[in-house]
Amino acid sequence: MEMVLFEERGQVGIITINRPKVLNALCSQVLEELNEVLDGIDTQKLRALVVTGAGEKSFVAGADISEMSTLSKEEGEAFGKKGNDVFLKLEAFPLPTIAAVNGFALGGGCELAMSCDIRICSENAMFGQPEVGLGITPGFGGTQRLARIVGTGMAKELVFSARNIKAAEAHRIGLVNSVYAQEELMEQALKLANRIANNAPIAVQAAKRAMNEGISLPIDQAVVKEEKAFGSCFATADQKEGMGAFLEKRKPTGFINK
Ligand code: CO8
Repeated sequence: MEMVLFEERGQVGIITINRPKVLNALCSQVLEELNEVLDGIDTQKLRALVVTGAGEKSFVAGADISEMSTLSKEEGEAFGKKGNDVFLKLEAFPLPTIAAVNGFALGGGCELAMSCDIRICSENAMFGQPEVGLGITPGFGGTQRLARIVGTGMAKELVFSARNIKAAEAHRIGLVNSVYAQEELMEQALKLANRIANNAPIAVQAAKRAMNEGISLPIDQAVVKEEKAFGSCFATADQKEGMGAFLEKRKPTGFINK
C-alpha cells in the first residue's frame, strides 16, 4: 500500500489517505487500496477506526479531477459505483468510524467524511460539494448523505451553489461535531475513539447497525431493528459484566467482546 496507510494504536486503527502532493485526491488506486485496507482490518481485535488525510492542508480535496476529466458516460457511472461501493463498505463497517478532517474535505473528500459515523475537524478545515461547478453531480454519495446529516434545504443550498464552508459553519450546521486546533485534532480523535473502545463492543456495533439500518425505514420497522439489537446483547458476557458491575457498585473490569 502506498496511497492508503494503516496503523494500529492499541484498540484503534488509523487509516490515512496518503497523496499529499495532490491534497490526497481520490484516484482509482486510492479507492482500491482503501477497499483492501478495510478488508484486512481485524474487527475482533480493534474497536474503532479513525480516518484522516496525510499532511496539514487537506483531508481529501475530492476525487481526482485529472483521472475523471476524460471519462465517458459509462466510465463515469462505473467510477461513481467504484467509490460508492467502497464508501458503503466504510459506512456499514462493523467498527465505529471517526473522520478526523484535517483540512480540505471537498467533493469526494466531504463524501468520504460523511461515510464515517462521526466527523471532527481542525480549524483550517473546509467542506463543500463543488461538483456542479465542474459540470458534474456529487458522485460518491454526496447527493444522499449530506441531506441526511444537515437536512435537505441546507444540503441543496450547498450542492446547487457549490459554496465551500469553513469549519465554524460546518459545526453550526451539524456537519461536524467539534472543531479543534490542527495540532490537537489527532489527539482528540484518538481520545474519542478510545472512549468508544472502552464500551462494550458488541453493544456499540449493534447500536451502529440499528441506527444505520433504521434511518431509511419507517419508524415502526426501524424500532424492530433496535429490538433485535437490544435483545442480542443479553446473550453476551459483556452485558452481564456491565450490569453486574453497576449492581455491585464497581466499574466494569473491561469488556471482552463476547
Ligand atoms: N484532483 C486532482 N488534483 C487535485 C485535486 C483534485 N480534486 N485537488 C487538488 N489537486 C492538485 C492540484 O492540481 C495541484 O497539483 P499540481 O501541484 O500538480 O498543480 C495540487 O493538488 C495542489 O493543489 P493547488 O495548487 O490547487 O492548491 P491550493 O491550495 O491553491 O488550492 C484547493 C486548494 C482549493 C483545494 C484546490 O486544489 C481545488 O480547488 N481543488 C479541487 C477541489 C474540487 O473541486 N474537488 C471536487 C472534485 S470532484 C469530486 O470530488 C467528485 C466526487 C464524486 C466523483 C464521482 C465520479 C463519477
